[in-house]
Amino acid sequence: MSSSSSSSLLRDDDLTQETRDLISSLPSEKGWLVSQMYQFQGRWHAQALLQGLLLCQKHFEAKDSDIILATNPKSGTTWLKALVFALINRHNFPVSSGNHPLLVTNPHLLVPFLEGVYYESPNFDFSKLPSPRLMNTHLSLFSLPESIKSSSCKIVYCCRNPKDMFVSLWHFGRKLAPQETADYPIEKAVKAFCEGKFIGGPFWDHVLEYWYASLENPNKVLFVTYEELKKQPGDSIKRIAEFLGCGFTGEEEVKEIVKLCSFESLSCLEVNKEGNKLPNGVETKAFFRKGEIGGWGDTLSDSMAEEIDRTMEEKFQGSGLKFSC
Ligand code: PAP
Repeated sequence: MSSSSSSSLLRDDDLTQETRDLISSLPSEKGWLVSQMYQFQGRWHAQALLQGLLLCQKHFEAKDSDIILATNPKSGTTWLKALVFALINRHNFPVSSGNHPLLVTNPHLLVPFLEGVYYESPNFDFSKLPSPRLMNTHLSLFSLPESIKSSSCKIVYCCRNPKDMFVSLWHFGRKLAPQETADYPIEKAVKAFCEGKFIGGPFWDHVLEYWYASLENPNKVLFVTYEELKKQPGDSIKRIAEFLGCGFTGEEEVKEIVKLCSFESLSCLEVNKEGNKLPNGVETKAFFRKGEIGGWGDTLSDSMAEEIDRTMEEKFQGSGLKFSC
């Protein structure tokens, strides 16, 4: 991968020999956003995050009290991080106090990204995080470290409708790696997305694994959607709180958390405006674009939208999951 990208997560300068050896044996494809992606445990990965995945599988030890936020990229990660951080810390950091950490810190800096941290800072000491430890991942359920699956830790999964997710990633990727993505037509990217040969894909496998796990083991995995968070934020946050064993007593507190974590509040903060970057080089502003349901209409043509709809209908048939927008 070229080293001109603005994010260290898209570069390949720090790969270990072990990762290089593994990569050389994996199926690979030319891809959008990363010049080469590799198929491992059923998903397509960029090299850096593949190394993060391997280290995470090898070294991460989950505790029963851990909370893992799992998402496909661009499915509500930043928002979920803010909401759950505010929720579980509401006694230490009262939302109404006026000096909440979210007012001065981007959510990605408050909640570590497991495989990203394992790539960027392999010596990061996860045992030093305050309890309950709150972390996020884009890993598939299958690829999670064994201890996450076998412990009693909780997983909150957030899914977003695939057209908005694709469009969000499309714009994010173009901002992140303008040179690499400049000559890649969107029609080709939609086709690759629908074939599952897309960075992080296949979309449907990721969603369905967590969906079925949430049905089979509702105490372990909670499945929420970006759309329900948007339409009924209060009810959704109460559901998450109940699942995590920290239910609410006051409606006012719920309203305050919803307001603090809303797109309108977070995107206006100084810390999320132009010029602020995460340690991996990504601008914090890049995580706040439109924050809408159905915003895909300004980027996808009718035929592209139909191609995605057709694919998803087929892949999700019989699952009980439907995307209405
Ligand atoms: P990540 O997986 O790379 O961390 P993620 O936060 O899931 O990214 O995706 C960003 C999307 O969430 C953006 O969507 P858009 O491109 O369609 O606009 C961003 O605007 C949206 N987003 C970020 N924060 C919020 C929020 N507080 N409320 C609603 N949407 C949000």
